[in-house]
Amino acid sequence: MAKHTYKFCFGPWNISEGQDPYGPPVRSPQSFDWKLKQLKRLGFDAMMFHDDDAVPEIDTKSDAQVRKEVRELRQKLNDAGVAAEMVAPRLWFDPRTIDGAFTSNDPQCRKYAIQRSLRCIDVARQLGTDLIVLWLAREGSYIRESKNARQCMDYLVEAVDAMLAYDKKIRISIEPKPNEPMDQAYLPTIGHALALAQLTRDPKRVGCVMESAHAILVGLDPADEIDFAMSFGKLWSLHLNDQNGLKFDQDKPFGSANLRVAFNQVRALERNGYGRKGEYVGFDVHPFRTTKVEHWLAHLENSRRTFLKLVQKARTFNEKQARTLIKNRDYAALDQMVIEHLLGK
Ligand code: XUL
Ligand code: MN
Repeated sequence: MAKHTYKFCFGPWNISEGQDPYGPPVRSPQSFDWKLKQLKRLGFDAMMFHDDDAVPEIDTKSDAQVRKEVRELRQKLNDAGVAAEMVAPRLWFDPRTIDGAFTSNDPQCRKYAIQRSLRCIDVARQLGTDLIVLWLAREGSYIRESKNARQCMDYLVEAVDAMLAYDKKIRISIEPKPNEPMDQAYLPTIGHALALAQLTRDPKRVGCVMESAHAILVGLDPADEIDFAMSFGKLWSLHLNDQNGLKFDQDKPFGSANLRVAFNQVRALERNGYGRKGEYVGFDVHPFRTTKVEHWLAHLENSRRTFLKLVQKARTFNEKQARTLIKNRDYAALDQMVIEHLLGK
């Protein structure tokens, strides 16, 4: 089969200002137009959006106003030759999502979360994408007894069903993450996301996004998560990055913490033909807080560069030799072969 080329995307939030829970921003925010220009200049193909990246302060605006702003944004994207990859409802900022969005104990708050998600669908459709990403930031607990997890599964299904019924064309990609901001999230892994999909009214329209850091945070190998999702035909988007063990969500450049884990993710994508149905490779990476303004885009440029180099590594890996070693159960030699392949000449 002919080798295919990959298409890349990132979101406006990936050109971030360096704030963390212990300190304020260290770089002044840039305009959306500047970010779009940089995305294009770096050779990326699409942009990812939260609903309020597309329409700032969306909750305060009328439907007509939202439509007008999205129309203008679509024009900008068209002019730049950049696609909108997905739109995700930001369900973790508003006071009504303090105790969870879809799984809040307050019915009025749950209603808000669903309404906001339906509006997000309108934004996505108008931007020309059928892909909705759900990162379920606050669906979980700090205090387990504060919520009924069994009941919360029903709430999640109810919310996804409402979205699927609202628009017969959209696909929903759930982005699992085990913790942060919650102590325990309800959908921590790809397996949980795909299992929940089966409970919805149209399971074939509910898939997932795999984020490397999130998989590492739950103690799994992201390459296995890719293979698992792709054996269901349900990996519809990707947030590649890196993570040094069980710490805060680091969103490091792809390959920064563990090159071999990155290599295995690329190998998994290659063997499954990721991208052949138009899926994009997204980098959900952030600049280090220490980053100077003049180096502000390096994490994006470097992640793409590392990815492409690893594609070459995957394509030049001596599969025949590997098969022989596997046949002989000489895994020590296989281990060393991988190391030397990655080290190069
Ligand atoms: C959070 C995260 C989000 C989602 C989009 O950890 O990864 O940026 O990717 O809502
Ligand atoms: Mn992400």
